[in-house]
Amino acid sequence: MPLRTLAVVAVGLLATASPARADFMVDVISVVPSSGGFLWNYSASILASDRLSPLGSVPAPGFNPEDNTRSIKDYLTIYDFSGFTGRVVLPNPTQWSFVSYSLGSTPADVIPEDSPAFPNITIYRIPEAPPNCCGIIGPASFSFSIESRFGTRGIIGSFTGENTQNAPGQPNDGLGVSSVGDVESPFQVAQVPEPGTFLLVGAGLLGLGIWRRQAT
Ligand SMILES: [Ca+2]
Repeated sequence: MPLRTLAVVAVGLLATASPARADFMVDVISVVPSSGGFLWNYSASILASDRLSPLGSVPAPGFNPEDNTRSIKDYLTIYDFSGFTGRVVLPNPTQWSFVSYSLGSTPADVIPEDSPAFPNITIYRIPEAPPNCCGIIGPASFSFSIESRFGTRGIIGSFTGENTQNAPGQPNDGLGVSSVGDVESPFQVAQVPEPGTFLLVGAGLLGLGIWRRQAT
C-alpha cells in the first residue's frame, strides 16, 4: 500500500474514533447598527447525518456530559461575546430559547477558549407542540442574532455545538455529536475606560505629587 494511502487511512480512523466532529457550521452574515449597539447576524447549519433534538434538560454552565441519551437539549454556544446587551433574536421562538453563562455550556469532549470574564450565549432547542416534538432534521440551516455594544469586525472567537446523529434504524441513531470551531464575534474585546476614569486617575496622581512635595 503506498505511503500516502496509509496516511489517509490513519487520518480517517482518527476522525471516526473522535466524538468531536465539525457537524455544526457557523458564520457571520452581517453586523448592523441596532438600538443597543450592533446586531451580529449569524447563519448556522447541520449535516444530513444529524438532527437537533429538543429533548432533555436545559444545557448547564460549564461542561455537560457527552449526551448519548438525549438527556440534554441540543445546543450551540458562542463564547466570550463582549458587550452583550442581553438581546438575542431567535430563529423561531417556538423552537429555540437561550441562556447566558460565564463558563459553558460546553460539551465535555471539546475544549474551546472560554474566559470567565466574558459572557457566553447558548441557544438551545425546545419542543414545539405537541410535547417532545420535533427534531430539526439535517441538512438544515437557521439564522439568529446577538446584540453587542461592540461592532468591530475581524475578531475570531470560539463556538461549540451538540447535535444528535440521525440514522433511523441504525445503532448510532440518537448518539450525541460535539462540534468545536472558530467564528467571528466581539470575542474578548476589553472595555475601554471612560474619559472620566482617566480624569479621576489623573487627579489622584496630581494629588499624590502635591502631597509628596509638601513632605520633602
Ligand atoms: Ca466566557
